[in-house]
Amino acid sequence: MSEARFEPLTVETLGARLATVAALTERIGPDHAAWSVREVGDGNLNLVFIVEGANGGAIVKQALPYVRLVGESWPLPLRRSFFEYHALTRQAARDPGRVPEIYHFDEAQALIVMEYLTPHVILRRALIEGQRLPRIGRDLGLFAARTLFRGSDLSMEAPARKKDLALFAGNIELCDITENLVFTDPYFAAEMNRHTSPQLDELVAQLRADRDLKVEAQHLKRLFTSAAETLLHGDLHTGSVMVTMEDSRVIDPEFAVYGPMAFDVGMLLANFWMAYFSQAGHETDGSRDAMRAYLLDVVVEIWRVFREEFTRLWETERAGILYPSTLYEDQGDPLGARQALDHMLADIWRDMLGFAGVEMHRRILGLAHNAEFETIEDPDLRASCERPALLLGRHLVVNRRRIAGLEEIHAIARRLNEEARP
Ligand code: SR1
Ligand code: MG
Repeated sequence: MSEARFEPLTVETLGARLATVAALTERIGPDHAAWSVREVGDGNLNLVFIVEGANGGAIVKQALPYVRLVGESWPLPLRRSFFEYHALTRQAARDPGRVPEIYHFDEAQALIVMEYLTPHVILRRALIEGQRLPRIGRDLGLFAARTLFRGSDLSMEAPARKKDLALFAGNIELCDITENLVFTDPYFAAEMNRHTSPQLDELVAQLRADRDLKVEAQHLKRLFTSAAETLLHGDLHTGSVMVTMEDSRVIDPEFAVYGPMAFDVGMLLANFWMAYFSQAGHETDGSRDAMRAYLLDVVVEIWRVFREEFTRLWETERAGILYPSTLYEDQGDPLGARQALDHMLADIWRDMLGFAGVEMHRRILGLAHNAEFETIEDPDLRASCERPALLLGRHLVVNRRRIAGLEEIHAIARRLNEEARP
């Protein structure tokens, strides 16, 4: 199949076209006519099929040569599937068991056959339903610390690190999407932007006229484009995590690129904060107070676990180019290494807040919105949930250098949330 010209799969053609792929026949059953195939992709870019048969199931994910959300008018290279494949292999090595297992990769057809995660659901959907997953804070904190530390100059040897930097530098178009959609488009009337209107018009105009905000957003963009510190997931939001009560898996790293340490964590926390502000829009089945408290607790846990694990790795695996132990521990100066770590964590904290702020803005003002807000049908109610998220986002971007801790942010979040209620 890989020699053939690229052709998108359909529910009807998948069985016959992949009938000779051993990774599938071995797992699903030899007779492709007996496979059941469903297309379940609800993301912005790709086709995703669940293929099941007598022996089991698998996921077939195929890139399309355009942005699915927009259509063929926005071409997008198939090679994003190559970057996703390579990112998944690295994440699997750096945090074993946290990403789906890959069974097969076909570069020409831009498709990855991987583990069918069941009965997992998308974390974002679970949070909208009000589910409180007990493991995500710990699992996601560990995933972030391990992948970010182990993909960086703190851990990798120079040749492998330089090679990966060059490899992922080829993910130009997806990087370009992030650069525009996250850091620039929300701050002017870009063509594909949309927001809840007219309810948010006044606030949107204020944000787009806010010089301090626009300057800081571009400082953050400069960091994103120039600080190639580690291999990022690149799109680590709650739609990129699949969960059960016992398991969490991170999926979809097609936006992987070398970038700043703080980017993934910032995106992740932003999505929990947006989930927090969206709760009022999902209170039809009773109060969501406990859910709100849970979401802020998850943020605290992710950040705590991230710091603890990053610190553990710093102390036990710091064998890369940076901050060599020859300068510190080997000289009887472990405090020197600790000082360097503290500086680095302080930098990550500050930048993480900024990235979280722009992520909150782009999901409310830009092209790609979040289901937790989008599923609130009443536009007045939706706007009353989005407004405090926009305000907190602005605070994080502009004041990130002066914010001491999560307690301070959560006090502001609670107050903004109260003020937004009619
Ligand atoms: C055009 S793609 C829009 C967004 O969808 C993806 O999930 C990324 O978040 C991207 O920014
Ligand atoms: Mg995705």
